[in-house]
Amino acid sequence: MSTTLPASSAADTPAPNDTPLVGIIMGSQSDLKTMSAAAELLRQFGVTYEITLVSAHRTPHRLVEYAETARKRGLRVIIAGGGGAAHLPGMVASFTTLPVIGVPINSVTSIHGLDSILSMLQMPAGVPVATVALDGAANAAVLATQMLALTNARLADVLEKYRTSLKDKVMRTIEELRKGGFSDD
Ligand code: AIR
Repeated sequence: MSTTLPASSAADTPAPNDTPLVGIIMGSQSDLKTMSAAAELLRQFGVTYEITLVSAHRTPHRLVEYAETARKRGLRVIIAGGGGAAHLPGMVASFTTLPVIGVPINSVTSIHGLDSILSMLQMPAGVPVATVALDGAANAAVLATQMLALTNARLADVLEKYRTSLKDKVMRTIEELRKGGFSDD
């Protein structure tokens, strides 16, 4: 599992028992603050991942190498984030049949994230990008884990517990509000 940026070459081979199942990539270091939410959640879930920079426009050959070697390196899902003219997820999806989850990022140069959303959402038939909400890196991690959980009972259990924790948090908040005089009758 690599969380140091910039990471080593996409062709590097990790230790067998630490083979990343999810590849998190993003167009720029300026995306890291947003995308680290995906890494953090995968870490909590116990899902192995790698994280690095790949820019569709600044490092196009690296994009091709990353996507073309992804499956044989052991990746099962790719989470790709980018802002502005965010072609990274779509182009990665063009070079691999692994599922690609796109995270549109509201970067400073973006038109409020709309350009990024549309770049990922409006893919042509046959080459989908599962696009999450603007800056929705956490949901990308959940969705990736749901895909892995189709064939992994431990992860299915982890996701059940995660859902329960979401519910419990809301219920605790309601209790605290009630103690403060909030009436929800
Ligand atoms: N970007 C980088 N290469 C291609 C694209 N679309 C995006 C990054 C980032 C935005 O451009 O994903 O969100 C601004 O990048 P920077 O490096 O100028 O901060």
